Amino acid sequence: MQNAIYRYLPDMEHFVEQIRAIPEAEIDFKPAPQAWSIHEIVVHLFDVELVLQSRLKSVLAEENPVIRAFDQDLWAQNLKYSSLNMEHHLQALIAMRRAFAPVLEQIRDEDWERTGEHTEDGTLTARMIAEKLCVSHLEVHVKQVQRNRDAYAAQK
Ligand code: NI
Repeated sequence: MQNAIYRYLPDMEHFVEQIRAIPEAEIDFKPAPQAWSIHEIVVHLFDVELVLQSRLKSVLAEENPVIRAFDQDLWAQNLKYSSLNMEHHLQALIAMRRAFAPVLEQIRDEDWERTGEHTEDGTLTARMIAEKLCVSHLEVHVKQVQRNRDAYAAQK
């Protein structure tokens, strides 16, 4: 977990740099009607950052809290992700990670097995939430961004 915490802020800084280098025309391209654009992926990453930071804080601070599921597709659609300012979300992602990194660094060995009860997935540990927050969730969407870019290049 130490390596994941070490990567937490630099991985996002690197991702943000890569997104800023993508030509404007590709940002709102959807590879399929129901698929997310890069713009929507960025806002999703911001919302998941909010949700996972909040879940981890609850699990660290409270006794076995309830963790509410959220429907990511409803959020993307009903909160009109594609209408929100992507650059503001990129800046906020870095600020959120900078602010939260000290919380991760302070977690004591015995606190990694603290738990919360997810309304759909059952018991989650601090370790499971932190792994998703620091590593696996961003990795999934880095690959999705690349697939969008490949699809954009292929349809030209
Ligand atoms: Ni996701």
